[in-house]
Amino acid sequence: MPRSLTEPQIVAYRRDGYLAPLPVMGAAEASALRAKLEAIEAGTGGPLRGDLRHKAHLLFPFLAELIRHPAILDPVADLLGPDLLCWNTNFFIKEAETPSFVSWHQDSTYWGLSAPDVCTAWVALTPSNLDNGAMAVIPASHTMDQIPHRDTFDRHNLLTRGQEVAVEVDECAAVPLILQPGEMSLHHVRLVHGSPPNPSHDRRIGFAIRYIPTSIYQLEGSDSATLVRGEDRFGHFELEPRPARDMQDDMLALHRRLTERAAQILYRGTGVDNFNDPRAVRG
Ligand SMILES: O=C(O)CCC(=O)C(=O)O
Repeated sequence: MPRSLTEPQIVAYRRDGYLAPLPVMGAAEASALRAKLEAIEAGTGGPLRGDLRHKAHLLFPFLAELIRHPAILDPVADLLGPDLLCWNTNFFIKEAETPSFVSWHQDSTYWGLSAPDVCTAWVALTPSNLDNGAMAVIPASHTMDQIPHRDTFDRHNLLTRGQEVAVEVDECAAVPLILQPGEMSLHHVRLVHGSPPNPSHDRRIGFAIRYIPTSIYQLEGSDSATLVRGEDRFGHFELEPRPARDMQDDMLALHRRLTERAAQILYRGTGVDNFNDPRAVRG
């Protein structure tokens, strides 16, 4: 029995590869999270860059709480089962009036995970709409196998390697996922998706949380994840602790070690081995 999604929603996710919009929190709560992020950015000297955009749930308690939010975990558990790891998190921030974009891609391309049972919860901390570069998806494209991609390393492309699908995408079929602050979309790791730049006068902020069942493993080396629900009976990942305070020294050191190791998997074969390498810094 699903806990949170309806049977038709589960059928729709399996058929189309996404669901949106789904409520997580009210607009006031989302705005408070945005204010926390922006207070951190004020203290770190500007928009989060480099490795701070990845696995930030290890550095900031408000994000450690967000990845465990029942309004996210209940629907994800309906899709992936009761034992859940948060494998990664990524901020997708498009500053106002900037060329940053996301090319059409499948998330699965460089992640190295053993099975495509991966669901992303993309949580909007601002509106995400046709005026500011909302994410769009190609429905049912997740039913294809892995598609070939080419790396562009375009510095305005927010993806790690600026990767894009190396086949024609039928853009007429694209569906934009319009979200209000505090809403989320869910998408499958093989779903083709992307997003255009943000010409509006405000930032567009999304926090992407990547969930996997505990049975999945990393094919490309050692990796880490956070147990967010249930039990880990497999032990495939180094389990991550929860931060008590913003940017604790020990968590900063752990975050550096784990993101460097993750970068070596994501950038394998390119010569880049950390998110602070100039070729890896995006925006
Ligand atoms: O934020 C975007 O526009 C794209 C996000 C994305 O590609 C993802 O969450 O996998």
